[in-house]
Amino acid sequence: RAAFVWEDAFLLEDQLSEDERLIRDSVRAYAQEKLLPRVVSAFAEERFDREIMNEMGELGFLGSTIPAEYGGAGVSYVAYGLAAREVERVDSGYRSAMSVQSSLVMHPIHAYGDEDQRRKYLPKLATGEWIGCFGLTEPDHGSDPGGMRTRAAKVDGGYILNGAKMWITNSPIADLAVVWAKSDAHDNEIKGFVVERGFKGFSTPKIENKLSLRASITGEIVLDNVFVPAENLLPNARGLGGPFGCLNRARYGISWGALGAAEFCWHAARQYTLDRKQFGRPLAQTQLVQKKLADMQTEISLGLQGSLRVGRLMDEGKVLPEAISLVKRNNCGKALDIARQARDMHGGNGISGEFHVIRHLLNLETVNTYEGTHDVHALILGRAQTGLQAFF
Ligand code: TGC
Ligand code: FAD
Repeated sequence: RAAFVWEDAFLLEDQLSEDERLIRDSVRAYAQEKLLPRVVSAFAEERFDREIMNEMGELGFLGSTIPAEYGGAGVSYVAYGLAAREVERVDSGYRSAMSVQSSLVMHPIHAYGDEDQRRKYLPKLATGEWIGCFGLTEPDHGSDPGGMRTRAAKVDGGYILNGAKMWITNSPIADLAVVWAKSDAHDNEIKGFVVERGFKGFSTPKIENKLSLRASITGEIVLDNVFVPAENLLPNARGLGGPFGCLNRARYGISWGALGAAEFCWHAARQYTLDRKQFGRPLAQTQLVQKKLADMQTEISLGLQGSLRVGRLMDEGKVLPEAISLVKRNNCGKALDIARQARDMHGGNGISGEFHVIRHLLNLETVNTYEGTHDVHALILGRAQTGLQAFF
């Protein structure tokens, strides 16, 4: 019989097209050669290297699903997911930078913007010359963004924005922000605005001392009577469906990314327990360790099949948000459990940055929380199958 491929139990490799494999391989090579050597010091020093955005842009990883006429690479959602998996195999913070720019900044400008906005912003975002951020969460409204207090008041020639956003990836270094605010000129409906760095009253203080996702920069957005010209309103976004349309794509990418981090932890735990001997034999030759490795292999193999299926549905235009909630929730939760087990299996070495597993574990705490917490996605799925709203 054919040999069992322990790291690819369901032969996912055979389910990918030649193009998808090529893209995956090029992202893997970049991530391993350029990102991995930086990450230990970046995490220790709480540092995001700005040039990573230019490097990713040069290789076509930013806004990769956007058509080439706007600077994107026009690749499939499956290819986008595979890229997220490879980048997050190194660090969730680097995948964060890629997903925010792609799904949360370029996607809304492409999907909800007019032609002038697309031509003005997308090519520079695709190369990484400009960095964007996405402001939805507020200090008092995280899981319930519908309660947001940021407001846009109509004035001659544009809008005046007031409010504050919290926990915003890349905001301190962003050249522009896609900001979501309730607009009095649109019956209080949530609308999206492109706020540029130079607009008076716009500031982005950095959030210091995160103990998770330290290789990613996070900040606030403060909007103090910021005048935003009318041409910076995204005309085709309406209500919460606007930001959620972006979140669907980012959550899908995270479902792959989290498993990339989990795969790193699984492979590291396998190798470590093969190499490390206690009581005269490899740790991997004990029943408890083999059960843990089997659990990791099972969850990762099943999770990857789920993400691949959701990606194919996205590419066919048939996906529904609940299916995305399912894979985001499952894969993040499972990845977090796997990282924790892997940390334990490394013994004392497991807490050292040099072995990477504790960094993944700490990062995955954020990944399990942002873009809808594990429990909020349970409520989305619970509502979808019972018809009963349990948020409040
Ligand atoms: P609800 O009544 O459910 O919906 C309101 C309107 O929104 C529409 N909608 C969606 N549309 C498209 N896709 C989705 N996934 C959608 N979910 C909802 C819905 O159809 C409705 O439209 P309409 O036209 O009928 O008004 O709204 P709710 O207020 O009850 O919402 C509850 C809940 C829990 C579903 C939602 O608020 C939620 O998902 N909360 C989690 C918040 C969240 O995910 N925040 C993410 C912030 S961004 C971020 O974390 C980036 S991290 C980036 C990184 O570094 O990688
Ligand atoms: P809360 O909503 O206060 O939730 C706290 C706890 O209560 C959670 O366990 C939650 O599951 C639970 N809970 C909430 N509601 C219910 C309920 N109805 N029933 C039962 N339990 C409930 N946001 C952006 O807009 N843009 C970004 O770029 C961005 N980047 C981020 C980067 C980082 C590093 C972090 C940590 C967050 C980022 N976020 C961003 C914010 C993120 O999306 C929110 O943190 C997340 O949505 C949760 O909101 P919250 O922190 O206010 O928690």
